[in-house]
Amino acid sequence: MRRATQGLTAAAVIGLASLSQGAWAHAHIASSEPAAQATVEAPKSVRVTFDSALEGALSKLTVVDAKGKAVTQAKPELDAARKTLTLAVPTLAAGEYQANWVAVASDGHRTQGSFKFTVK
Ligand SMILES: [Cu+2]
Repeated sequence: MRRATQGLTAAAVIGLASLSQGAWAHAHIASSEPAAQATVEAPKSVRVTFDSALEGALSKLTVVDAKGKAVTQAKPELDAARKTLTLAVPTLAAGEYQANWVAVASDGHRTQGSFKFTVK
């Protein structure tokens, strides 16, 4: 009986430890290409790198023009390290664009954000 209780306690401690580790696994944006607020030549893709691994099927990256219209219906690709989302885009005309991202970390926590860039 005592042994079983100890086993349960150990399991609870391990459970708590992995939960609190998970709480640190929120994905935050580390960098992007183009960078936020940058003015660039028309890029071939828009790329966002996060500080922790993502769930590819749930994470999103879209790019809209100044009128809010999506520039592509394509889905972003997640790299092997699961930290960078890359969205291939058609040749973008000069103007202002906004990238919107939703990052679902490996612990299921969701973060989101957006940034603007200008194509010259
Ligand atoms: Cu989290």
